[in-house]
Amino acid sequence: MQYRTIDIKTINQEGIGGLSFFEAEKDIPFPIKRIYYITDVPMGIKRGFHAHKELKQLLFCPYGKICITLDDGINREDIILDAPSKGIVIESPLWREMLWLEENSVLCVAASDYYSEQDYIRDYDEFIEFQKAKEIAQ
Ligand code: T46
Repeated sequence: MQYRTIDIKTINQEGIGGLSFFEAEKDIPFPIKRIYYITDVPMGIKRGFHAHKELKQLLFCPYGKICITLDDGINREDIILDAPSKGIVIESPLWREMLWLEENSVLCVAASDYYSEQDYIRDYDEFIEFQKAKEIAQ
């Protein structure tokens, strides 16, 4: 599966909380053009149901607990984001679904490019065809 989990550097200071940080092209392997975050999602709700053709992303959850399901068309894996120090780097097309496991959990994304709806594949069968075509071309 074409993703990797990373430890986001985190400094925990006794009694005054934690501070996490990452730097583009140092801690994550691409320049960042956009940051977005998803809030106020009720527990039990699933979002996503799409893949990106080109976009590279770092996903992280600074507060709460979210299950990220990644699917490359053959295998499916669940990754739990439940600490500010956990991140997932995605650099190739993967179908994703995100399940909110705790109320008020926040999902943040640092992305390699500006928003473009053309970069989304929002139909699973289309994603499978896209993956097959990619394999043939390689
Ligand atoms: C992703 C997962 C983890 C914009 O207009 N600009 C933006 O930068 C983004 C990210 C979204 N939008 C619009 C597109 C839709 O009309 O916001 C609406 C909701 O987006 P979507 O249904 O794609 O949201 P999610 O939670 O399913 O997916 C989002 C990101 O879109 C996606 O890149 O990887 O979070």
